[in-house]
Amino acid sequence: MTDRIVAAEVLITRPGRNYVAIKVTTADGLVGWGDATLNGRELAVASYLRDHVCPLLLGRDPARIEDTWQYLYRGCYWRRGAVTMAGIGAVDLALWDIKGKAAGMPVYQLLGGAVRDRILCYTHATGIDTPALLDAVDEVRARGFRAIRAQTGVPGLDKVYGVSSGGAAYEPAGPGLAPVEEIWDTDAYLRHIPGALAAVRAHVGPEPALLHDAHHRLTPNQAARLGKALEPVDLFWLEDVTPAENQDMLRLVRRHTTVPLAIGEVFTTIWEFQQLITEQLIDFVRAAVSHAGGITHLRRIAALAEVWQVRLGPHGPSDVSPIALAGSLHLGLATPNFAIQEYMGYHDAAHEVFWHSWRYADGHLHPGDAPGLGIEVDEALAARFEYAPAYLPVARCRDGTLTDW
Ligand code: KDG
Ligand code: MG
Repeated sequence: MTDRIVAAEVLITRPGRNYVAIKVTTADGLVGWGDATLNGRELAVASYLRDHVCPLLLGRDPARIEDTWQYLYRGCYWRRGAVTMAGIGAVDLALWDIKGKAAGMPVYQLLGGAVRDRILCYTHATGIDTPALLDAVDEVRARGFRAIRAQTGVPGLDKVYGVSSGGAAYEPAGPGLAPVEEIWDTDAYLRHIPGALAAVRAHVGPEPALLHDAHHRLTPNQAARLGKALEPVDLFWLEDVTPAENQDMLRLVRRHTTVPLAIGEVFTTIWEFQQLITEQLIDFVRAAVSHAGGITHLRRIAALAEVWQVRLGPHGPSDVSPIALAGSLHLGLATPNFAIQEYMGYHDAAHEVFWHSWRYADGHLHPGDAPGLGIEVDEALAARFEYAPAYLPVARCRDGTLTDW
């Protein structure tokens, strides 16, 4: 039994990139942290929490996590949407953190205990051309990764999203008051990518898991063609082949290829996954624990997915903060159909602001055994990193038409 919530505050910081977090404090001094970062829409979630949710938390019993979730979701007329669900997710993570601290246990113990010893994770390898990609693959394998997302530049395109131009990892959002615009050419991409990924497979041999992200840029027919072309590469998954809204048309993709499909990093509720799971249109759920309503809600999505032999591979770019990664790892350690965690890595300053008990070793992550989520935030340091607007790029076709994410 813990005392009532006496404070709920929003923290905005930029240790290498923008992050938003909620801090919930109880009368007996327990503090819970939740990630509220929504890339490029950070201040919208901050306002949602600060202006509309934090006042509702004061005086509530922090132990009643499910009731608080229902109150914020079903009690609010305006349901769903990324801003709402990221806000609810942040509160949910903070309350699980408090519950764990009150019990003196890591959250994964409260979820039923570990079903595995460690969590397989994948990271990104990118290169402007195939030789640079192979070098990047060698580099991440030398760091122990056994699962690698491979992205490459496309001949004729100056820039391709998700491919760093130098050696360092790319940052998904670029600074400035408006997104940069990039030129995209799907035909050039489709001509290039099967050969590039085949070269990666030939380079690493049969064992390492290879993944690739199409970032929602294909029509269903193009996706089916790409899936077929990539079958010899033996991908762990092909991600986000079609635009997020176009769920029915995944039936067409499924009819033509057995390439495993991962979808849903922009989906935030079980209802957006209902058809995808119950029609077996996907193999992996990509939702992030922070964006999809927290541990309470992602656990439900996992339970539905388990019935249909669909597994979880949650979103984990640098814009899903170390707090959310902690939540994902606690859930992952305790969830049988959790397959893999994306782990892009963080700027050094982010590791300093968000101390975490989770650790990476040998291609795997573990949430650690500190009570709660295993997160401490250095608020004084966080205050030194001021928010600055930054946005994901937008893409236009060669004729100037805006195209899909
Ligand atoms: O904010 C979203 C971006 O981080 C996006 O690049 C992430 O596609 C993504 C991935 O798979 O990590
Ligand atoms: Mg993705």
